[in-house]
Amino acid sequence: MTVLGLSAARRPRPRARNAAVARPDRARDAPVAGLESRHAHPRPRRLNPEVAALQAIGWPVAADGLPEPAAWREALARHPQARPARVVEQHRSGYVVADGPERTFGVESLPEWQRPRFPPEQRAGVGDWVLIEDLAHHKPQIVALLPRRTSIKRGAAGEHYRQQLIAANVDTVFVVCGLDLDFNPRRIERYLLLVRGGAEPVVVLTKADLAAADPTAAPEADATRAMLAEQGVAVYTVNAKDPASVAQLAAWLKPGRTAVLVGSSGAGKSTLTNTLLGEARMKTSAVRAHDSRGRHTTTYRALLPLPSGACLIDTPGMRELKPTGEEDVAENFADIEALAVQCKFRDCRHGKEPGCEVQAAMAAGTLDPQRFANYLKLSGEVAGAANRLANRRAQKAEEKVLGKAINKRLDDKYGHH
Ligand SMILES: Nc1nc2c(ncn2[C@@H]2O[C@H](COP(=O)(O)OP(=O)(O)OP(=O)(O)O)[C@@H](O)[C@H]2O)c(=O)[nH]1
Ligand SMILES: [Mg+2]
Ligand SMILES: [Zn+2]
Repeated sequence: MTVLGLSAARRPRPRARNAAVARPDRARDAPVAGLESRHAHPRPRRLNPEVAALQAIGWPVAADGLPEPAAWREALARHPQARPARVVEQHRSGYVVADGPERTFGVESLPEWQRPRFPPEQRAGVGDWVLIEDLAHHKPQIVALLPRRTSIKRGAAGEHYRQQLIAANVDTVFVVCGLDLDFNPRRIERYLLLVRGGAEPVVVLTKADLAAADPTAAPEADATRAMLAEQGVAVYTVNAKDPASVAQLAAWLKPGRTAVLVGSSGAGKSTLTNTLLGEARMKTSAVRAHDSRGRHTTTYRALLPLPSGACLIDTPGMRELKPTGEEDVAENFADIEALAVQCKFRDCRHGKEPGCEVQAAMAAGTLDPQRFANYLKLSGEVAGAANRLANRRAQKAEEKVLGKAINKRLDDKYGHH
């Protein structure tokens, strides 16, 4: 077996599909030869070119050339004909994956993902690693989804409880918010609550150049920076168009790391992406003059390798960001939770009760009443979503038991089928 489970001779070379993920500083075709046998070289000093190409788009390799997570090793062993690739674009019609910088191609999804009732968050999304098999005269086919190291999710709109993946296997989430008329600290709090699925949240306040010209645009900016500092969340104030200013984010964009940009339309996510790339790949467009709202310019999520060696995922501005019910409100509002435990009554609702420390803090000006109101609102939403999630899980478990019982009855009657 070769390191990636496929011999060099059998491996067809996919052609680069589009230039959107191209890296001008890399050779178009890395040599395929040089795949080393795991048994002959248990600890290769130098990574073979295939692994190195994967590593350049975030593949976590251990010293033996195999992926770090044990579950990924097992998946590779289960699919000896398959090789890994990373989802870089997701469209309604299918996926675009990459097996190295500048090496993107279309693949067919797993047939079961196309079933209408298949949970959408369990299908591959941008940032996911999948195993693909090359088929003669056909597009390669996804055969497995590798377990996610981290996942950023939200509750999907609609009547039934569903989750939606925003990005997978990211190390950093940049919550982007413009210092213009659309600046909203409550929205930042909502994003921070939702995006902590194992990744580190970092707030990026864009349009610093505009804020300097018009100090009335975002009067709460200083209070927001203080609030974030208190929570231990890193915050940067940048001009997204200026490479020198954006260089502040370099520490989060080291080789092999993956970051995702989230935030409302017009915040400057694609502008940041282009500046970090060093060229205008993503389309951007001006915001509305009277309220600085964006025009939903970006329409699909895209993973782009950066010259720094990191990967960046640009996303479309989200109209609605609903909790999944798995969020930790206490972690995000530790200041309020710390006050609440000091209230005179254990079951204090922080309304008109005597001896309420939360009310006292608001009266003293140390707690922003709008932050408290947002805490109540988000707590309610998380509790509601958690209820719907529990109901869905119970229903699924019931369906499973019922399915097993039916199968057993059929087996008893007709023998094992
Ligand atoms: N002056 C200035 N303009 C900025 C800055 N960041 C973004 N803009 C402008 O804001 C507008 C919207 O930026 P985009 O990058 O398209 O916003 P987006 O977050 O990608 O928006 P969607 O794709 O719609 O979600 C563009 O006209 C940008 O030039 C900044 O730091 N300073
Ligand atoms: Mg955009
Ligand atoms: Zn209280």
